[in-house]
Amino acid sequence: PHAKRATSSATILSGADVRTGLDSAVLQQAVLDHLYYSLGRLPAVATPANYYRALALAIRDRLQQRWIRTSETYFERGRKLACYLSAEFLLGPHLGNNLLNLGLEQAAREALTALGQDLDAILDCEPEPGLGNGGLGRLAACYLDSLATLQYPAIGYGIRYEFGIFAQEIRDGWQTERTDKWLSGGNPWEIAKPDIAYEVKWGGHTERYIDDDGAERRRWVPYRVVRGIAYDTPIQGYGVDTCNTLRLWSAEAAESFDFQAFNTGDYFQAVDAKLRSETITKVLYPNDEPAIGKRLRLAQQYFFVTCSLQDMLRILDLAGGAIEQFAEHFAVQLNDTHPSIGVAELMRLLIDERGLDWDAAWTITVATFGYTNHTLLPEALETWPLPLFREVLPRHLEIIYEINRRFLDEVRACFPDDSARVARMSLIGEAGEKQVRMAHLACVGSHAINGVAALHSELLKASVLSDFHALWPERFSNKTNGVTPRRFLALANPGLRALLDETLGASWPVDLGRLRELESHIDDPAFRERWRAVKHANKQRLADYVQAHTGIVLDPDWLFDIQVKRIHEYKRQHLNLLHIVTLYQRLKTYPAFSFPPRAFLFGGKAAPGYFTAKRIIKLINAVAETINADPEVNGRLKVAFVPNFSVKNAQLIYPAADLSEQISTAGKEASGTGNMKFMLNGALTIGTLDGANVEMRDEVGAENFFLFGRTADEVARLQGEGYRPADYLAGDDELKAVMELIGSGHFSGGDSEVFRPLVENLTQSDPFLVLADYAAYVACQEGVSAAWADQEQWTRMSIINCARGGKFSSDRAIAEYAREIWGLQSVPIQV
Ligand code: Z16
Repeated sequence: PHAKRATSSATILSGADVRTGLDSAVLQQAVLDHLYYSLGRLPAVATPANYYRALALAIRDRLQQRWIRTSETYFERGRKLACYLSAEFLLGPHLGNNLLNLGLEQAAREALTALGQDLDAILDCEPEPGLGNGGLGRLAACYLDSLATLQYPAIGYGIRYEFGIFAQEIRDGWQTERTDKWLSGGNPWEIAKPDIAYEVKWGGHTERYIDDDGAERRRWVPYRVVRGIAYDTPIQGYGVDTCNTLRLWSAEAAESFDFQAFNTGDYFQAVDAKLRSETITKVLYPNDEPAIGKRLRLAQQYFFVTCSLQDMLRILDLAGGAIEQFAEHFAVQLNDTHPSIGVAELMRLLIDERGLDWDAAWTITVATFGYTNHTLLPEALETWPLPLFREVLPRHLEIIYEINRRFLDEVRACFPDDSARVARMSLIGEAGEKQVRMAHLACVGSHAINGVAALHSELLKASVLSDFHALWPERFSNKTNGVTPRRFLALANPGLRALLDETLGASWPVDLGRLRELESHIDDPAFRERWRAVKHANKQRLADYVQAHTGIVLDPDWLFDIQVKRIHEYKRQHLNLLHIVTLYQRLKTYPAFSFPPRAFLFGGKAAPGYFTAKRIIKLINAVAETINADPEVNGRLKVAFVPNFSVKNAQLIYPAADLSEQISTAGKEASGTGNMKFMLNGALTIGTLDGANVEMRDEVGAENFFLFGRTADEVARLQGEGYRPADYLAGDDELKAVMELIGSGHFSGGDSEVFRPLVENLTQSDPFLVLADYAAYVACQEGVSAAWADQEQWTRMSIINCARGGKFSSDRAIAEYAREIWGLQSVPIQV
């Protein structure tokens, strides 16, 4: 499927271009050319980082003709374009992925070897663009990969944060945050397009006026104006010539100086205005689930949404399309409520700037937008205090009031005499301080609303969006998440890739259902032996990384039990810890107690202001330090916290797992996507019936999945009845002893204060039912140990987990969005 490679030296000699040639000799020349002309370096003094940049530029050159041809083709054909609006794109490093997708890994390796460099060391020099918090941002990046690979006309729109997600360091067991200066060495992947720029208005007031036709209209008189500049990054599909665009907006002052202030001598005020404009795209907010209502965050959301919608209008105008046809040209997907101000903004653009009447504008708006919900946690549903909203976006508030007026009339017509329903559904929340409810705005303004796993979509209809479901059942659907098998299998796990290529042929990365054919090999002992050898090598690779970054030495013969994801109470890293402390306590009490040795690995960032999550990290590290240093346990238990979990080290972690921990309180994790990455790399899952775990278990069969814990229904019932964690403590001596050990200071050098808040949280309120699921979890883990003891059987289960993971390719998910929500046709690109 890969682009043809120029192999004959005749091609090289005839000048296969230093910008386009795909042969290793030309690539080598191209790297030297960029070292010299772009970096001003001679090979003798070039560092690995210099080589990284030179190779990245050489590869970008090779994307260029595909990239330009792709835009040109979309423009000529005038086909519908999917616009994925997301405040986050957690891309991960580009170079390795672009080499993979272009089929250039081997050529690049040879070229660098000829230059005395090692490709892996060069790849490691790339700082990752961490423009996202976790699952939602990474999902957006996987979807871009699939859109390009499936040759769909699509563009990603987002924010070019100068500082992405913070870098996590562990000091004395605590998380500390360092700003992520991912742009400091320059970004070879982006191209600034200063001519693609839009005005963004802020604040001020609105006023009535009479237009040329004598009609009464309203206009927005802003207090301030800034500019959004486009920065484009190529998104190359795998094995195709499609190269789509990720367009990220960066804020600049509307004028680089306020000349008037400058002339009157107020230099500092002039510079200050410039700095304030640029603040908008400075930093990613590092919170995942709970949304916090900060003015700058609303500014970020509006900023990137208006730039993106203005860009669509410009593209439509260039193509000579009629404004009435907007929804036939663009399908706009809202990745959570973060871009949902787009509903009001498209209305403003169509009415105030393009002169459409309300009804025409509303028909277009609803036909254009789709809304994906990613959470059921009520505290994570975004709302904005009304006064703040009015101050920043006065015209949008007027439009939202009018949308609401018409919408609530519709509700009253469908449900007469139901004022409670009207209050529940209103776009304006009236309880306490008045609020604009962004999820309601997204629902009203979208023709399609979806959840991200089957269970989540059902719970959405039954709980947070039940009133909307009652009104418009036809708008609701499920789109179970998926992950890209290119980055998370082919790139992350080269050992397994080689085995899959040999066993299945080369097409599996774009036809992941073919993994099923692995099942015909599970009874072949030689195949199982090779499967184990791949896993073992991956575990050694991770052990080396962990040792280099923590000093902790892990044995690749042990069971690697891994939980990596954002730290959050609902994800229950502390339940995992209670199991570890249980094993430790058993070992201390009965030194002959025996189980297969296990290495427990954790990784993940806590929101900087999330007290409990930060204390969970401290507890993991405290338990790790105590257990790893205890001679009485040695040889049976190790615990490690891998600092700064990121896309980059995730690619080392997923392939090395034997057991994947997916243990959220049922009903709380919308989908999860790490669960799928582990599965595809042959890990077995211990998990609850939550998010996409349910569908993973359906695929692999109950006998290949370690299930435990209360179901979402049981959780709701227990909490409805008034859950009392003390009951579980009283009925379980082992649990009681575990909690006491943590509270006693045993893991904190005698300090009995530091973990008191965690212990009290669990024993007094336990909002996520850790204690209620503890006994079932520990019992289930005993089943894991028993299964691990039979390595041949474990290997069979590992193969089956990979073989039945095909459903979780993001290609499947994107094909569903394209067909069922966007009405999108693929457009092959010919270079
Ligand atoms: C996020 O990553 C998610 C939800 C949310 O409200 C905000 C953020 Cl930043 C996650 C979900 O927690 C996870 O279950 C899901 O797999 C992921 O979004 C992608 O849908």
